[in-house]
Amino acid sequence: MKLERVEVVHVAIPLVSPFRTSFGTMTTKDTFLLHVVTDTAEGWSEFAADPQPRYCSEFVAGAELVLRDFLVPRVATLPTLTAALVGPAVSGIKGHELAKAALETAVLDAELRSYGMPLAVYLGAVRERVPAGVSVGIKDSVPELLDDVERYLAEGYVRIKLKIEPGWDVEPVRAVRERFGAALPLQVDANTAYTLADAEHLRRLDEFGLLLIEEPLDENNLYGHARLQSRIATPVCLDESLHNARDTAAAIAMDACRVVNIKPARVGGYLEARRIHDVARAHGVPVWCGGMLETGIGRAPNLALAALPGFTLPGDTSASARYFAEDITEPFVLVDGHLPVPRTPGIGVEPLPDVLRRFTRARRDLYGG
Ligand code: OSB
Ligand code: MG
Repeated sequence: MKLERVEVVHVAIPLVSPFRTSFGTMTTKDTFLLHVVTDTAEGWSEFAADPQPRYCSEFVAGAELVLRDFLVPRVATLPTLTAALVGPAVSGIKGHELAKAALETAVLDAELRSYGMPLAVYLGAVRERVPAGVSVGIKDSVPELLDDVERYLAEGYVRIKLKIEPGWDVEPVRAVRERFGAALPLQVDANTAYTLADAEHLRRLDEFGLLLIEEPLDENNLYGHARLQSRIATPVCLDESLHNARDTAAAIAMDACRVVNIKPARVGGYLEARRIHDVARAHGVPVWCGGMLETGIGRAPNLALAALPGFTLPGDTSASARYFAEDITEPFVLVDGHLPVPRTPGIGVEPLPDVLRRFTRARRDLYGG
């Protein structure tokens, strides 16, 4: 392929309810879609981070500049463009995995459309539908939390993840266990809100039989997570700390995590995400697919990835209605606790033009056009 045009489409889509984590509250999905046009096909992707660098160091305005000035120029000069060549072409630019992932994914979408191949087939998927978990934000009160969990379970979600932070951990977990029973698959996500000095406190979660505790300590503190794991029974799962297959292998080897949250955006794209899957699987470590409150454009490729054989735990790949009154693609609908893996070429979805227009804040060409 030859790259002809790259465009960013900034969108702002209201969430159905505010989503509160230990690092802040989101009320709108505010990001950009990346649209690439090649000589053979077009592709779409979604930048996964937010306008502010609170989950990770990347943010919307910075990513657009990095793409425009450093990433897209390196890809535009390739004699032939394929998704597998994007990573090597941009490897001289440090970091910026989420921006790199957006570029690689849009190119991959275009490439697979030119072959007529669905992403799930390309990645090696073994399932046609994937079980859906749901990530439940921090609430003002326990009764409010129980109402939300009850509603999600009634809708069919098969696993609940509670966001926690100091002051909102043992009590909400105990309340959910008491109300919904010991058999409910339940896990928690701290988004780096604790320190190793909290180890004894976090050990109090052991009695609740959680599937895992996600990213309790600082990002990239593998040593600390290993120390914590030696003191608690709940399996530690890493999210923010894992940026590629190599550091995932290191984290597993040092027992800094016993479960891996794979977010393709955080690791530079679907090719590295598959390598992480392969490394974890070779070690017998379960993986699951994380989410970033994506629109359908970001969700569709995550569903393809989650259909790989090592994804033995339900992911944060929830239905469109969990996030938005109106998604910018055909909505993903929960059926019997599962979401379908897209089976048409590329990522398998496209923005609905009328809906996209209504949610668009700005469009800019980064290349060509
Ligand atoms: O840590 O997994 C996280 C959302 C935004 C940023 C970070 C995280 C999350 C979620 C929601 O937990 C997952 C989803 O439903 O998309
Ligand atoms: Mg997380």
